[in-house]
Amino acid sequence: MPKDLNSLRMRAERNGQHISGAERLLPTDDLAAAAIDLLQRALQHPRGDVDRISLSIEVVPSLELTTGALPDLYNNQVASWQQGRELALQLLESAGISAVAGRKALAALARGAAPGGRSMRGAMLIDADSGERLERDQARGVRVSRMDLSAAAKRQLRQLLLPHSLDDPHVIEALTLAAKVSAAPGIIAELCWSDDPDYLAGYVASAALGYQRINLLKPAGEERGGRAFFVRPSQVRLDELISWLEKTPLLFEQVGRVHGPKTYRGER
Ligand code: WAQ
Ligand code: MG
Repeated sequence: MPKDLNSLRMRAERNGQHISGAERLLPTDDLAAAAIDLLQRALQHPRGDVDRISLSIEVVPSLELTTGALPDLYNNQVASWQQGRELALQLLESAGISAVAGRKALAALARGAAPGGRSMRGAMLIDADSGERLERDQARGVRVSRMDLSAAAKRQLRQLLLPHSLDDPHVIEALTLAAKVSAAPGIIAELCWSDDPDYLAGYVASAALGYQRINLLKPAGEERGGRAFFVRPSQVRLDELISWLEKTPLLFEQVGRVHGPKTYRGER
């Protein structure tokens, strides 16, 4: 009988604005160390000091747990963030997202998708054809939770990433999140770049394309980042999808391959 796991979540803010968040799914024996790790992250965040930190822990019964495999990672290299966004748009189109919807998502992330031009706490939901935003709360968005790598899978992944100079918590966590999002019933693709001012990479992901990492998607110093999940509202019940993303526990026990680097030269 497998043991129960725990959903550990961290959220940190300053003046009511979201600064940092994280989610883990792990055995009770590893909980204390992981909680301290997330607390330190909140206290030393590159987006500055915070005045409120929440840590929450909930047991996830092993009976509810499903397991899965991470997607392959493709390491795309561009020379500028403008080229990076051009490549992101092409990848989204090849995943079946209309050019209009892809452009609207890029523009929303670039201007700050939350009210006041800030970063959201979670992700936008975007109609893959019209580009219309569908999430109920444009500050919170949809926050994916209850996913992680098994300890063995994390060790294997770090070994695979190391020779590509990609052994970094941003990569590991984004790959894990994207794996859950790509597996979600009704999600067609995802677009993401970081909100950390010193972390300029992002990705486009889908079940068919895998995790298409792009080394530059924004200029240095930029704090506006975020995520867009593309859906076709006629083909999915949004409340069910959101609850699946937030609640279904998913542990990745198998890793994918790491491909590249591949240089994209673009049109400018
Ligand atoms: N669910 C939904 N949206 C989230 C979540 C979540 N659990 N966590 C973060 N976001 C949204 C939120 O709007 C953040 O502002 C934004 O994503 C960026 O979050 O291969 O570091 O944690 O080198 O800053 C991608 C590239 C890095 C990694 C992404 O995201 C690589 C990153 P961050
Ligand atoms: Mg961040």
